[in-house]
Amino acid sequence: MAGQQRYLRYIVFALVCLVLLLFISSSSSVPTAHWPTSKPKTEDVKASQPSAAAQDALKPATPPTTPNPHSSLSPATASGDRMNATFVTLARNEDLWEIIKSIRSVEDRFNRNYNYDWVFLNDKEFSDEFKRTTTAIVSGKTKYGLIPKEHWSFPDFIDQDRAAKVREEMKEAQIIYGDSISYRHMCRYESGFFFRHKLLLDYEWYWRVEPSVSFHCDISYDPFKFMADKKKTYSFTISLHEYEATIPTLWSTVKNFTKTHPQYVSEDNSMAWISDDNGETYNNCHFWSNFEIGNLNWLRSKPYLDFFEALDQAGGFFYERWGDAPVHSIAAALFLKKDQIHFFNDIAYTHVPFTHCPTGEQFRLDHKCTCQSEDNFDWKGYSCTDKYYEVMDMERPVGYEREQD
Ligand SMILES: Nc1nc2c(ncn2[C@@H]2O[C@H](COP(=O)(O)OP(=O)(O)O)[C@@H](O)[C@H]2O)c(=O)[nH]1
Ligand SMILES: [Mg+2]
Repeated sequence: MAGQQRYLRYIVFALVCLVLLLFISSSSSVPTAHWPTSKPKTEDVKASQPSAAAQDALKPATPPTTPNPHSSLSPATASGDRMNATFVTLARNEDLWEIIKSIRSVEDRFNRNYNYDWVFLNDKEFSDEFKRTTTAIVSGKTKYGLIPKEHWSFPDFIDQDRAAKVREEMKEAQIIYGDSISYRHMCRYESGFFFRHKLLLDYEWYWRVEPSVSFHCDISYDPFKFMADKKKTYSFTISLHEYEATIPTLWSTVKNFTKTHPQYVSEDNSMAWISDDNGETYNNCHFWSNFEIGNLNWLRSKPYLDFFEALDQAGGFFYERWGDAPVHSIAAALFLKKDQIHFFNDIAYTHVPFTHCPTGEQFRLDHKCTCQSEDNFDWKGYSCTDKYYEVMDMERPVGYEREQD
């Protein structure tokens, strides 16, 4: 009996010890490793993580200087509502290393804090190299779309001989891209089709980015959200005069359209910006569409689609060399209200050979800009931005006169 009691005492003692041990280990102050919650973008990131103890062993004796708790490092993802928006790039596989530079610039100045998606479109299949290189550098999701043949070919009503003759003549006249078929398909596609690509149907807002462009100042707010909040539809950074020889009959075609569709012309439009004689002639002013932040639903609306259809039927994308810049610009100037168009003065931008660099040194210092005042094209004679200020009744920035020549 005494033996049995001792045996029971041993069991009770062992149980108490076990409970104590469990308690001590669960309240241990050894921290668990804390990893960023963002999703890994590539397989490589999935490599097994070192244990907390192993990490402690790697800690240097003196505390590192980064991260610096007193610096104003941006958070991994900026707060605030996210817009239903994407970057969009039309490119060829051979544009890879030039678009990579553009993306790096967009990411460094803006998107690394916002992680918006990026849609790439091409008339040929993107190569694996193009896909993996761009995916590695874009902070948001990347999507790759093949352009349907019918959006990148001659419509059957185009007279091929006439189109070929024009290309020959434009070549003789040394008109830039005058003899190019692909450039014409590109301009027609950007004018009337990109916003209808299946990959873009999911989005409301787009920001167009081309190869070889750069952004020179920090963009520390969300321009998509700005557009939505301020009820803007179309925006630009650079404006200039179009090369007349590429669009001889564009304006008469526009006038035919507005005569038959007067209901599409907005009351408070920007006609004064694109015509110096109240609509009689076009002064060739246009927004440079290699940069655009705009509303896709507007481009998909009946007025815009009817407009594009009328221009397309007139054949000027092939019988002349109409660019998507004057097409978008004329539509924006006539069918939108003045206050639906926005000049992004604070988005410093270069597409060779022109730069928009915000006037005013303090702005450039505050936004860590890498462009200089003398680069700014806004106030030069060939720009239409001065006229835009006039028509919109905006006050020109202090010091603009010094940048005029
Ligand atoms: N997929 C594809 N993209 C093109 C083609 N031609 C031009 N692009 C793209 O269309 C945009 C405008 O072309 P770009 O050469 O920059 O013309 P520029 O800015 O007017 O001199 C850029 O995003 C180009 O990558 C083409 O034949 N195929
Ligand atoms: Mg370009």
